[in-house]
Amino acid sequence: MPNHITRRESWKIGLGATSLLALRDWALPALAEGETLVPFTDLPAKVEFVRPPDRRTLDVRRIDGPLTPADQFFTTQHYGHPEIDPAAFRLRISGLVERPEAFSLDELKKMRGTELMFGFECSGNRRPLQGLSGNGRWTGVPLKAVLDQAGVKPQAREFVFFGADHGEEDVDFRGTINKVDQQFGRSLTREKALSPEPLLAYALNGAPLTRHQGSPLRLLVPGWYGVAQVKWLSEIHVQEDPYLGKFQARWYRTLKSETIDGETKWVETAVTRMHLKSFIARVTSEGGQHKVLGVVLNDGTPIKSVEVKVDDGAWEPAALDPATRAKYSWKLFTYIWKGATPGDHTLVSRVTDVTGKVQPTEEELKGKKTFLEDNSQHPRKVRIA
Ligand SMILES: Nc1nc2c(c(=O)[nH]1)N[C@H]1C(S)=C(S)[C@@H](COP(=O)(O)O)O[C@H]1N2
Ligand SMILES: [Mo]
Repeated sequence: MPNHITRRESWKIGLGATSLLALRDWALPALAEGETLVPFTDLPAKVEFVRPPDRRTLDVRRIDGPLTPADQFFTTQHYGHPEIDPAAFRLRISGLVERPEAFSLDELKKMRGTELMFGFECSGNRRPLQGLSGNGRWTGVPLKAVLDQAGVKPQAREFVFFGADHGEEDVDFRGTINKVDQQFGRSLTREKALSPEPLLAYALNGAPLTRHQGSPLRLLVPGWYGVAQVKWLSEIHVQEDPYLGKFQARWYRTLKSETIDGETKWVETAVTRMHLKSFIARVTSEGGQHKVLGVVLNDGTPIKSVEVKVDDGAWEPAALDPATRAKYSWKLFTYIWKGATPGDHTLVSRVTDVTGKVQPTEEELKGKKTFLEDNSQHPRKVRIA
């Protein structure tokens, strides 16, 4: 019932009576008794959390626990949601393997399974919504176990993961456009593909993957941005040469200037590991006291601290939620904001990891020309009544 979902999730934020009602409607289950939501004044007047037919953004103000429910998990993709019959499904392993194989879902489920707490964001996730992010408890079989069964040949260098989804693309070669039907594909190096962590997942939060989440099988590369998490996985092709498909070699690139020894250079990099990021998800008030809830995402490097700053005040420590301690889980943090005065305020968070890396300011990221991988500190504006 798409209309129902749209009405429930794409409510308006404003001062009208209807909007306030809608706001209270969803806010109640996530909030403790007596708590009310302090609206962000930096959000656009109208927010579309569901963009038919196939996009959904998490309303981060609704976060009420470590796991994102499957029906709220963001969803985005390039060629729509293919529908695959799990009974007829086969995962093909082709190319440089000793025994080309086709695994049914049952065969994969019979292999030794494992669970992974893993939160990720789309590399395009950014202010003001930050809603292309979520955290899940995933179940699946280690990619390495499946590849070992097929027997990877010594000359294999590049592992290409194809989704069942495809579409027509213009491939430009020196001004000549070729129209080709292309599958969604992403690749990993041999070292990464045969490392213990990547997972072939068939369940999210204990239930089979939904169609939005890549049913019946998806790749998960813990610590990496969303684009690596190939949904509707249908084939793993093992080859020697680099894979240069559109979503590998062209669309998921970052261009930035770097100054080394006073000399400015332009650098292009691939989108891989998530950059260190935090954002404030909501502010609530209860009996004159205010609470800030936020999210940390990164590549799994342990976190040293998260801090919150109000207006021109000092950075103050926030507390990390112990329920989100797992290496690749997103981390939730809370900060008790004492003595909030009526009027407009700006709140911002920043995270530091144990290697000393600090989340950059927007100013520090200004050499980045492309919009992906925006992990800048995100000042949020609120008005205290
Ligand atoms: N097969 C396939 N997998 C895909 C994509 C796609 O277009 N096709 N999009 C990727 C991108 S860009 C992101 S951000 C994530 C989103 O995953 P989600 O919809 O489960 O949140 O899926 C990734 N996996
Ligand atoms: Mo993405």
